[in-house]
Amino acid sequence: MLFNYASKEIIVKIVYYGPALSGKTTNLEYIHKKSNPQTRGKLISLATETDRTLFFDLLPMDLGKVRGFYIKLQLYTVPGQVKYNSTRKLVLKGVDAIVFVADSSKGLVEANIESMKNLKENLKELGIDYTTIPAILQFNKQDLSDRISKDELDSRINDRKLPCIEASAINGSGIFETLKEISKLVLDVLNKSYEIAGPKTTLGKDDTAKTNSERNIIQEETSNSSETVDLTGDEGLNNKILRLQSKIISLKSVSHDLLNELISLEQLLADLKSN
Ligand SMILES: Nc1nc2c(ncn2[C@@H]2O[C@H](COP(=O)(O)OP(=O)(O)OP(=O)(O)O)[C@@H](O)[C@H]2O)c(=O)[nH]1
Ligand SMILES: [Mg+2]
Repeated sequence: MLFNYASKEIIVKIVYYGPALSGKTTNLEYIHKKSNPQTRGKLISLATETDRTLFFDLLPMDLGKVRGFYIKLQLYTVPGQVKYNSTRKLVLKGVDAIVFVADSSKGLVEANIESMKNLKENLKELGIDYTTIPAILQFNKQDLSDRISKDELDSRINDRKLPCIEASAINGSGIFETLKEISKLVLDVLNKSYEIAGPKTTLGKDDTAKTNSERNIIQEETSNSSETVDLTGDEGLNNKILRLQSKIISLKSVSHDLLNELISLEQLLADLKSN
């Protein structure tokens, strides 16, 4: 997680992982389509001509304020195709939480197992502990009549007793439930690790399906927002960390703009070619 003390932001990276065509991009598209424009950023997708994720998708979301800190989520997807492993590893760098989107289509048990194995290997290479990182499983494509049962999928890929959510990304069922659940796990970690717990976010509440969060993923602002997070107790070092973090965040925003520029240029090129 990136803490920016100057702007009082905490940036949380959530990666949607899973086998090719399991519905990771469709998750982000649905969230983008249905969330409040004031709390969501632009959905950036770098895809092949056949709409397969080439590099990643990125959707920034504002989660609201917890004791004076704005929590900003960056939702990423990885490209599921086996050949793009180095890209998957790159996208996983600095991950704070994982949504594993499993494909419930009949006959794809092995593909799900393989992808979970690949996730564990990549995390290990990055020095991230799979057994403790906040994570959930989403069993997508529940709309299919011919599908793997939840129990079978669970027994084959869930060795951590992670929460499992049944979903259908094409019609949106379970998509905000998934986002709420993973956000709740992230907030729990923040609360425990950095003691910035404030009044509970609406995302964490077990409310009915189409709550505020579905239209407007933002929590109530809390009063009393003067607390700061002191990670080391050393003022000089803290200032240094603060400066570095601000720099990282501004560089991230530059790379975000560059990506937007790249996408517009690609669009322009495609338009010119088709004329
Ligand atoms: N029936 C059904 N189809 C779905 C569902 N979610 C996604 N799809 C379809 O599955 C295909 C792949 O979806 P994507 O979201 O592009 O899959 P992905 O996981 O991002 O794929 P990669 O980027 O290649 O890793 C598309 O044709 C989607 O419309 C679902 O819940 N049910
Ligand atoms: Mg994709």
